[in-house]
This record gives sequence, structure tokens and C-alpha cells, in this order.
Amino acid sequence: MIVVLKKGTTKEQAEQLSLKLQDKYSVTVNSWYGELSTVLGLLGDTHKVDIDSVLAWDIVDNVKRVQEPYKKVNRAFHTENTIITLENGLKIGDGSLNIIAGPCSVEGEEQIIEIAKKVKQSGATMLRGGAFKPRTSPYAFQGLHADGIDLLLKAKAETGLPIVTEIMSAEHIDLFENVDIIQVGARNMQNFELLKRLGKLNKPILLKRGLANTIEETLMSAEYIMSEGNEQVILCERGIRTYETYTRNTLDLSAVAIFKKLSHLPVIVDPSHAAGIPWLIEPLSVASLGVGVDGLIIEVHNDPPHALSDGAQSITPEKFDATAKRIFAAKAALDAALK
Ligand SMILES: [Mn+2]
Repeated sequence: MIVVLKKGTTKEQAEQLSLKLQDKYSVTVNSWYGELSTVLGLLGDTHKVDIDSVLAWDIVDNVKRVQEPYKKVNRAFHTENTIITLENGLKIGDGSLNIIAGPCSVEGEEQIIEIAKKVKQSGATMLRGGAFKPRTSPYAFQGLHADGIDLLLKAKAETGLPIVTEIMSAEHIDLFENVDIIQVGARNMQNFELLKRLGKLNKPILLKRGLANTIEETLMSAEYIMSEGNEQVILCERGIRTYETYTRNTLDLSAVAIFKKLSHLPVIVDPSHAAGIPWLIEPLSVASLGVGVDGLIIEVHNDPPHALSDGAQSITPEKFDATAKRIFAAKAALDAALK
């Protein structure tokens, strides 16, 4: 970290600040006294240095980080890819492609079990389904809550598919005991108290990027979970809000490549929520393979016109079957070509 001091700062003032920084953050400080300005270089673990409090010193002109503010997430300190292994042995992040499929919301026993069986036949390796639904309108279907989780567990017992479902409040953590992967939705990406609680669990967390959050903010949210001890974090790009209105969001595929470069965590893409348009699911999924995605999460509903949420962007199990075949074929071809 570089601290540039204002013109006219005396050597005594610079030394006073150096001592303070060394003392407060246990870092080594080197000083350069130039003709025009004085520069302090902070060496060591600077992750805990609060830039704002350094800037609050009258003599400080500018502070620059030369290291990213996240540590646990950073590939620089963990060069190998993180591979997450689920209870049934399924691996995420090992170079294979996992497809998580299922309805936006769990609506009933018959619905979730039928969809689970079908997506499994088509190659899905995990089942998704919302029990707690963050809806824009308080009058929209809010999910079946604990009953929804029970139905997901039934579908898991029936098919063997691990289940992924969203948590909205730390209050509900106990209900997620038998859930394989807990999802943090885009709207909760910066619910830091929730992230800290999830950081104390020994369970994979699927962290979706917020609709208006930067790459660095997303990585800092993952850091919140990991700093509490839970290192099983999967990042998910689900589209960000831009000026474009044709699609529900704008899928930021460069973020996927950047997440893979800056962090060692598995990354998945959600083409359903990114696009909001069923026919875009396949091309966006195939495109995601090119930026190194570890998985996809796709909304599948047996009766999209009557779905209680996100029917318009869901595909039928039949359509999913055809789509999954083409995605797996593209993955095999790409892996062979890039060998
Ligand atoms: Mn949805």
C-alpha cells in the first residue's frame, strides 16, 4: 500500500504517521523523501488497513492499494482451484460441468418430484427450487417456506439429487440443515450479517452477484463468508442491471473470466435470470463455457404458463433435455479443442 503525503509535509510529521501505522496495523513502513512529495510504502498484511482513517490525516494526499483488499478469496494466496465435494461425492470446480436445474419456486410435491426426475434424466447434477422467494412485490407468491424445503428433501430422497435453495434471513438457518448448497440471492449479496452467519457453517454457499454490484464487491462478500471459516463458496454471475431493456439483466461474462483469474473459487452462471428469455438460455450457456464456467443454474418448469414465479423465463423439461444435450456436447468439444 502506498501513502502519498501532501506537499510541505515535514519529516517529523511523516515519521509520526509512520510510527502510528506500524503500531496500529503491524506493518513495516518505508519512507521516500522526494523534492515534491513524501511517499510511505506499507509492507506486510495490509488487508486490515482502513483507507478512510489514513486519509483522515491532514498530511495525507492519497492512498493506493497495490494488493487486492480480499485475502482468503485471492488466487495470489491460493493458486490451486478450490474443489467443493458434496455429500454424494459430486465435485464442483474440478473442470467438470455441473448443471443445477429446477423450478423458480417449489409449488407442490408432485411438481418438484416430477421435475427432479426429468432433469436428472437429462444430466442435471443438482436440483434447484425456491422455498423462500425474494419477490419485487409483497403481493406476489412468497414461497412455501419450511414446507418447500421439506418437499425439496423428498425430491432429493426420491432422485438422489443434491438440493440448492435460497436463504433470505439468518433466522431460518436451522431449516437449511439438510440442504446441500445454500444460495444467497442477488438482493442479499451485501447482507453482511447473513454472510457472517453462513461463514460459521460447514456447508457450501452459492453466492449470487448483486444486480448492481462490482466484481470487487462480489469478491468482498465471498471474503465475508470465508473470513468466518467457511471456505466452500461458489460465485454466481446472474446478470447485472444496465440500460438494456431487451433482456431482464445483462449477462456479464467478462466477470466470470475475471472471477476465475482473481479468485480460486468455482464460478457458475445463471442464464435464466440474466436473460429472462427462454431461447437465450442455450446460447448464453454455451458462451459461458468459453469463459471457464464450472456450472450453470437453469430454471425448468413442467408448466411454465402456470408457474407461480418466473414462468416466462422457464423452459420445459423437454426443452431442457435438448438444451442440456447441446451444452454437454459443446463442453466436450471445447475441452477436446483446448487440450
Ligand atoms: Mn426465479
